[in-house]
Amino acid sequence: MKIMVLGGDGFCGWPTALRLSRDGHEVIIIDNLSHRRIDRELGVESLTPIADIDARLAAWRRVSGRTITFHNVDIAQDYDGLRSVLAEQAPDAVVHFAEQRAAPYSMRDATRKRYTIDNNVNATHNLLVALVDLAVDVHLVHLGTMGVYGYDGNGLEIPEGYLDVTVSNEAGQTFPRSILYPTQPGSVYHLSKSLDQLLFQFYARNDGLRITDLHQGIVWGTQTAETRLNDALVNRFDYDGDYGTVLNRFLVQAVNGYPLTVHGSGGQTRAFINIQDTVHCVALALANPPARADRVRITNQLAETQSVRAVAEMVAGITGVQIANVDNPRKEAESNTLRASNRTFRALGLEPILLQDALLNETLEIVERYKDRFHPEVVPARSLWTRDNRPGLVPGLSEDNTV
Ligand code: NAD
Ligand code: USQ
Repeated sequence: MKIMVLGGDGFCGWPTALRLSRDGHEVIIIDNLSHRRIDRELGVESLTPIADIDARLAAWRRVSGRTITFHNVDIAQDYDGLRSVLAEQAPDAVVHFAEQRAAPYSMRDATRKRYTIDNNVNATHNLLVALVDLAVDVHLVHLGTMGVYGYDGNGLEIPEGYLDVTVSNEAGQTFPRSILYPTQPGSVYHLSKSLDQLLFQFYARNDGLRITDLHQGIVWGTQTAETRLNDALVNRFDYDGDYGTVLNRFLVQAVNGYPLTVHGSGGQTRAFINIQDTVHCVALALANPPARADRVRITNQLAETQSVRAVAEMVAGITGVQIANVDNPRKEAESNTLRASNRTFRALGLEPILLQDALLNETLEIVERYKDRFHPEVVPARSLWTRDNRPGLVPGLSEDNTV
């Protein structure tokens, strides 16, 4: 297939592009390199030294003999640019990763709230409009998030996107309905993904677009079979207070003797998936498109659920690092249960990598290798959900929170 990867310079998009190229697909990346720009804005850097996009693509050509092409287009702001690349390339499928994806960044201030909604909703809408405008039959695979459901199943297993309900009218007659699972986003970022869902529902119904929305959990790990092939192919690894996700942050903190910053009691339970399974699931989704005129196919993309406390204890158990219970900068439940179905991918053959598998050690090795690039001052989570929240500072660390 000819596959366009939007956001193909990012943490999930880059290894996905390589894997699809290695599988024999023709891959075209579109990215406006905004995550690299935001790194500069925040004064942070990936723990792993990521090569610039041209060097990355040249390394891939050398190592694999295959060519991935790149177009620098802001798909949220440059509709004509996006439309003309789509028209020229006529892809069979588009994988859409190109959104601002950090919940803390989206909650920083008015500017970042507005940027996140503008960027994410316009990116998705521009893409849908362009597909309709060009009248092309393309399978669109989008990366959504488990966070659109909220995290409290109340003991219920969160289904894959839809809830089968019965509604009744005044006369007591009952009618079955299948509705989008009620959305309960916990940040402006998660809200943007909830809005995406409605855009997909409309364009699938109105124009018969073939859409798969993957509600993914928190991704951990960094390398895949392809990114490991050469240093210039290394994947990015965020650990700062905005873009670093919990398990990867804990692994970096542990190797550098920085107490694990558990927000509050750590009873927050979340879904997790390793980056290698992210790549695998996207490949499975591409190989199994919905039919034209089907409703949006919503698939949960997770391996397991774990509480933040359990994750911290696992990392502390391996490394001996201390656990610190810090103020929670977020407005979120201190404790929740979470069960979510991953039946679709299991039925397609996914045997997910779990946290207790040896890969935690493999990630620790990469963190150890780039230890000299660790900057403790970027660790504390300082983006506050409300005026009543406090940053996640470890008590007893120096003013600038260095170890
Ligand atoms: P990332 O920030 O590393 O990658 C996103 C890429 O999209 C970046 O390279 C960025 O430059 C690009 N981009 C953003 N806006 C763009 C625009 N307007 N035009 C062109 N390019 C643009 O993030 P990631 O971790 O790779 O996440 C990718 C997708 O997966 C996101 O949509 C995210 O919501 C979803 N997701 C990520 C995780 C996770 O834990 N990382 C979990 C669940 C879902
Ligand atoms: N947390 C800590 N300590 C830390 C960092 C985080 O206790 O140092 C806690 C947070 O308070 C939260 C949980 O860990 O309760 C998860 O935080 P996170 O930053 O790992 O994940 P989140 O903000 O939910 O966002 C990430 C990705 C996002 C994706 C989402 C999937 O950045 O793109 O959509 O995971 S999900 O969480 O399933 O919605």
